[in-house]
Amino acid sequence: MRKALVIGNWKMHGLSSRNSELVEQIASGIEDEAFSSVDIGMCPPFVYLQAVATQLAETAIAVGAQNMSQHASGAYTGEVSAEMLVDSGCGLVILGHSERRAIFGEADVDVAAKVQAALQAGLLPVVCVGETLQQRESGEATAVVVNQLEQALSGLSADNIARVVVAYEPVWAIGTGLTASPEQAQEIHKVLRVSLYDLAADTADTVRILYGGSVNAGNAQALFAQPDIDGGLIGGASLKAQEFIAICRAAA
Ligand code: G2H
Repeated sequence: MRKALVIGNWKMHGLSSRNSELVEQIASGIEDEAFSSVDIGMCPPFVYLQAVATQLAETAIAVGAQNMSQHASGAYTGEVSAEMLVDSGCGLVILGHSERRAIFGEADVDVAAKVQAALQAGLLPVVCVGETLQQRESGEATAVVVNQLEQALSGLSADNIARVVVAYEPVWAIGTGLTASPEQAQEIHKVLRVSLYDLAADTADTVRILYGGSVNAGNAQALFAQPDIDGGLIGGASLKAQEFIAICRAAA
């Protein structure tokens, strides 16, 4: 009942000459296979959003940003607003990625404000949650991700919760080559689903929960076969056209 969603998070990779080739290869591969059962998105760095959006204008692939400001406008040097993202052709935005939290000090309260600003601008927020290795080893994984989810969605109506995508990305599996096993991932996805029920019983079932963390063409199918895994947030593998297409195929 939930349509699969696969999003490429390019992080801080790519320059314009290489980007257009990558986008072209992915777009034509996706078009050839006509994945009607999977939504697909691509999140390049800010400066390339407009160019990628223009290149993808005639396709069904959505463009998104990897972050945004919670503020609408003003004296916030270096920041980019939700409205600017929409104006640049974005349909979605990744929020609260663990790299934003760990490297740039983003707190749950910032993530919550960004989720509200994104929804207000009509963007689809992709809210990331995930535990560190230390938190997992000390048995706190469930409590950590539930707390992150509750804080990110605090104050939202059930209707707005239905307009959010959640991404579970265990920090220990990001860019490390380690992946949560499908069973480990499903266990947390199920916990997140139950939390969504607590927050918005009527709409929880429609919210897509993506898995992220070293997803590749070899492990995607087993992950996406889990009942509460509705697709993936793909980092490194989204920079390789054929591999990203294979991951989309695994979600279809
Ligand atoms: C997790 C993921 C994309 P990777 O950060 O958000 O990256 O697939 O490289 O682990």
